[in-house]
Amino acid sequence: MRKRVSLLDTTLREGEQTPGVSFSIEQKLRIASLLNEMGIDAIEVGDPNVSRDAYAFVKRVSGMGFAAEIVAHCRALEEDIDVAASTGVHRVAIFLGTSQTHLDSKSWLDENEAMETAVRAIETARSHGVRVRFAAEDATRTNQDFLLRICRAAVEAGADRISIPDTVGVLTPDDARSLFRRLSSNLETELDTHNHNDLGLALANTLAAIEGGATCAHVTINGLGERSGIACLSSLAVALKVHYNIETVAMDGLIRLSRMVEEFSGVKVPINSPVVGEHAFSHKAGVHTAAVLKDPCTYEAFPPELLNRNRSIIIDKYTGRSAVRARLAELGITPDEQTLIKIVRAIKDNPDKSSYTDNELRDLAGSAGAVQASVKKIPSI
Ligand code: HCA
Ligand code: CU
Repeated sequence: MRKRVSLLDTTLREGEQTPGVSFSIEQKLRIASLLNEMGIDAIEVGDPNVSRDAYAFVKRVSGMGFAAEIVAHCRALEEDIDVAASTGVHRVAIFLGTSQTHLDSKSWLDENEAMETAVRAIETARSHGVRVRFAAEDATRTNQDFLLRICRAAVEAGADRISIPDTVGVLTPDDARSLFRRLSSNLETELDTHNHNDLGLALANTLAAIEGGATCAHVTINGLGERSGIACLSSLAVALKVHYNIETVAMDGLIRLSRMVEEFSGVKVPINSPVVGEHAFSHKAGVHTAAVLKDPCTYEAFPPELLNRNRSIIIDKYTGRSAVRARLAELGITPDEQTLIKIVRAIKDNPDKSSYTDNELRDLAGSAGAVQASVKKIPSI
């Protein structure tokens, strides 16, 4: 497994293709700035041909002197490429459907015509002096011999990066690994993996593609994108660190970034989302909480400190004595064993209550007879 993998964030292009999502220019600038600060390798900032505000943003962000490579996305059309290249981006990413379905139903080209179209488009972009990525849209449903041929032609025409998108999310991890093995041993180029999550396999396929030789992975914040989205930045960054010890972006910015995009996009992060979900480090059952209080490794895949987060102990009818003792100790309350049993019984006798605030726990401790002197109640507002 390679030790260096670059990440391209496409929240501002693929992510904005999420139904119902449209970012303002100011919001896009804040997202791009934070990504850049966190050390992301590349930011795909949109297709400037889509609208006037898309053009204005691409132009503005290109002039900001970011360390991250700024990438514009566009179709394999000369006029679109001219516009994209005129914005000052470092790279233009040109996409063209290569599967039989896309050739038959979208572009009405045969394989040779598609090769010619790709080559001409890449040469046009190169003539503007920008770097070029060629994306063989629907690559994973493309005849593999044709895929290799069109990718070779793209590299010869001047693309130094080829993207192999799993446009409708149909790969399995095994397929992803062997496809990238074959491509990386036959092509002298950087290889991008871009995995849609239609079957919930985007993250697994991305890791397998990297194992097979992909050198760059595409992600979005909170996994936004068309339909079920693509691989999620925070999950991939953490999985690469935990499983392969590969460093990508600064982890301590991931939560801020996720919350920012949650707010700007209006798409809520589910509470049980990996890494950034509210409950990613919450423990509930008595058996779990008692063990975690002694040794967090018992029920955690990685420590919350990696992300500057805290673990939390949920108090409800599942709770055991050690969890309640620990939560009360945090509040400065240290009941004797009999009182503690009374408090736990009161909690279990109220099975419909799903969590307790600090003040509710103080009240409960007080009425069970815990030492009032140490029960400091914070006035509720
Ligand atoms: C799309 C195109 C794309 C392109 C990916 C890439 C895909 O369907 O809108 O440029 O690498 O998934 O094929 O997002
Ligand atoms: Cu996509």
